[in-house]
Amino acid sequence: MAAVHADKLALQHRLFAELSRMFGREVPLYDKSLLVNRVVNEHLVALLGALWPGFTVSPEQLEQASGERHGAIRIGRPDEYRWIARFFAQFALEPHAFYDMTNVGAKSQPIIATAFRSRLQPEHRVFTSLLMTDWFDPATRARIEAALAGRQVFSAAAKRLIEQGERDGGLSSADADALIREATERIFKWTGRARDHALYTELSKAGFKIAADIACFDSHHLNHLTPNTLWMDLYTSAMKFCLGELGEAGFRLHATIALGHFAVQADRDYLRLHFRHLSPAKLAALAPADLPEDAISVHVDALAQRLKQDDLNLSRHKHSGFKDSTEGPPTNVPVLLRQDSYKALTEPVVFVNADGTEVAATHTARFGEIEQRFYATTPKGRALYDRCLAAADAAKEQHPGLAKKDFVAYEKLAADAFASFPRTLLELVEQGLVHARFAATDAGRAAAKAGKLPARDLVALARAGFVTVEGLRYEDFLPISAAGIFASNLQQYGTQSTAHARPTYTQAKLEEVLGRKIIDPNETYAALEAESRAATLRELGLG
Ligand code: OOG
Ligand code: NI
Repeated sequence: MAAVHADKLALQHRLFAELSRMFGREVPLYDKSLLVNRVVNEHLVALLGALWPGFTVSPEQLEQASGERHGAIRIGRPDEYRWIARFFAQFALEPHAFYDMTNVGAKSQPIIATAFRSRLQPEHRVFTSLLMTDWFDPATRARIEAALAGRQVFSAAAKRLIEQGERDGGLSSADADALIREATERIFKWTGRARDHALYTELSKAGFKIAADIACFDSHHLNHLTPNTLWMDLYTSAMKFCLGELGEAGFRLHATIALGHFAVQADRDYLRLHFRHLSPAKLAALAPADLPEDAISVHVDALAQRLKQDDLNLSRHKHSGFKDSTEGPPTNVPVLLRQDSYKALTEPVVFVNADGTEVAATHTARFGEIEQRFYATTPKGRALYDRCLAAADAAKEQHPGLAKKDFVAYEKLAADAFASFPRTLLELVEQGLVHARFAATDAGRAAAKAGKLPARDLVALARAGFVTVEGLRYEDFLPISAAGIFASNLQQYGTQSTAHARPTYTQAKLEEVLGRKIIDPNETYAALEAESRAATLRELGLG
């Protein structure tokens, strides 16, 4: 009899739900941030109901729309990295894109990485870093490698389960549960214990905090587990308010601005992007309405009241504040992804030295990220993004501290740098800046049959209602954003190589570690677009 294997995608959801539970137990502030996100999202959904009469989502649908997670782990040894890849494969997570973090200017880190995710419509990801020990001088390298050599992150039982899954093409539900338990109780668990306090201190002092975070611990502890929000700027102002960084007047100002942008930008394409479980037909049937004049202030009032309640008084939790500014494009440029976070917490750690003595100390690495995902750029769109981002960064550098002093002026700086970026999906597609999926509408098919199509161009046909255009969502990461996140959380900018010759790293090198090819996500986006273009043109008799 053929063995019954659990569905790998269902297992993936189970894995991330369990990781989220684990992380919530480990980091109470993470659980609270999920609650803030839920409160914020409920208000946004209510506002969408006013903007788009008939738009509703059930609590379960909202949970699904904001239930995605991306984790981040940092690994020390190549053989551990290979095991992690084999572990993730049991949950239909494959390596996507190569990130060389040694090569991102002043914020570089001795890290190369890939992200494990499913190829199509992914919901969960893990950004997985590998520490490059040859970045360091021979003595430091030897100490890091010696510290890493003895650890066993994967138990014999976990390895057996992975091998069994590979051999049989899947795992039974019970075996998968056992493997998930290995994940939450060992592989990704934070134990509050570490090794070799002297090495930890030396590495940290020498500016190699990232190495200390990896080499002195016994597991691939989750560094963060990031949910997604329906509107970044509202979430960040809510969190800053709850953490005590923004007063009520400040919160009201930020929230009013954020909701003002939201009311303009939450068009049908926004709905399509953020509520993938809603059918295109249902979304197409919605007609927009004017917001009642006081709608925004009513929501800001209600939000302020809710966030002031005792259970969301996060200033009681020990924390290190919120990042000053959001990584990624400004709020009105719907490409790639926007990310922000509360900064890494200083957590107690007991170091056990080789001679058995213990040192009570602290470690600052785990933080609370949030993200919002937008359209995947084409190479041309990405080049434009990179240029605009560089201009925005240069402008911000000339006005240090502006985000805190004058938020409106700060927002304007970034917006100005991105002035040449189109704002709407159709314009973005028309200019070849983002990837999209096309489909003929009933009207399009009828017009084609009658020989009455007014154009051959798919965007022109979309404007006339003969074709639908769905922007493809960006499912990957941004090295410069990631570098900003590493830097702000390690409270440390990049580390210079101390090796005799500064090494360079290639995708092929990480593929060798993985024992397989890394998928190029740009090829997937481009292929999805090309197929839908060809199919739509064929269907309309134009191909
Ligand atoms: C990973 C940083 C990258 C992101 O969202 O860009 C990342 C790390 O801090 O280990 O997670
Ligand atoms: Ni992240």
